[in-house]
Amino acid sequence: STFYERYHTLEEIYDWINRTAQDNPRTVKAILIGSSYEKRPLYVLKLSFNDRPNRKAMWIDCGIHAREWISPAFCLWFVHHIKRRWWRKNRSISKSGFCVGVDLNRNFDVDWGIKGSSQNPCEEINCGPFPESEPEAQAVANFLRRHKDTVQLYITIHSYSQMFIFPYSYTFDQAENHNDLLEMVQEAAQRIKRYYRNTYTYGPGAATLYPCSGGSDDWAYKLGIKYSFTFELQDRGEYGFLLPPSHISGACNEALLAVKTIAVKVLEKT
Ligand code: 0X9
Ligand code: ZN
Repeated sequence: STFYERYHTLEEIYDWINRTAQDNPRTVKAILIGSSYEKRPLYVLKLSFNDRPNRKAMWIDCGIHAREWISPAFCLWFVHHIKRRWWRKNRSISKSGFCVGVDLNRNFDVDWGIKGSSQNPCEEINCGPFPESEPEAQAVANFLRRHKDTVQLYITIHSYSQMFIFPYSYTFDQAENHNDLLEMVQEAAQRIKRYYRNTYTYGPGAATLYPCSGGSDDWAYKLGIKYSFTFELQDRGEYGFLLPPSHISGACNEALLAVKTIAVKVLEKT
């Protein structure tokens, strides 16, 4: 049986609360709201998945009646389940078997495992046991290696924050064609502003977003694909990862305009 299919002691539940909060710093917070009659801490686990202000909340408590063991078991189950819906990584099972998933955008062979990534399989930004350890990253890397002489432009699509990122993310050094790359994303952002009245920011990854190694954009760049970009599509946090279907066409039309703008510019350069 898994951890969630068993009953746990209070000590185990405290450990689980701490670990869950530590491993998910952006989405899970443990808030101490008081203590029991016998002076044991009472925690709220606050789950939130975007930074929209004034968002609505739901409260669940478990274990008000001590002998009803299934009740706290449900709270653990619920948190586990809700986290899975917000999954980021792939599904590979770590050696210890305890935690699942490697962040594929930390698994590429470029300064692997150094910055903005973690060797801990329980973390969201786990880089895996070695570069290209994951079949998904390996498949992409193999294909691009085979076709690196024909592929001139690499674009990887993510969300959210409305950003155009280019190398490098693994170092603050400037890419050799920094000015070309900057000009391309600047033009894309300007046109989106003009046509769709929407704002995209842009720049080299380390300085614009965060330093981070093992990403596919830097890897593709170093493979020789000199025009390499990460697009972070809509929105800027209002809905976050849960972009409503009514926003799909807007988000895609903007991205399309950016792809066209950049592709035309790459053709001019090559
Ligand atoms: O951290 C990431 O992998 C990307 N942001 S996201 O919020 N979609 O997870 C940014 C990737 C930028 N490029 C590199 N870090 N190499
Ligand atoms: Zn992403």
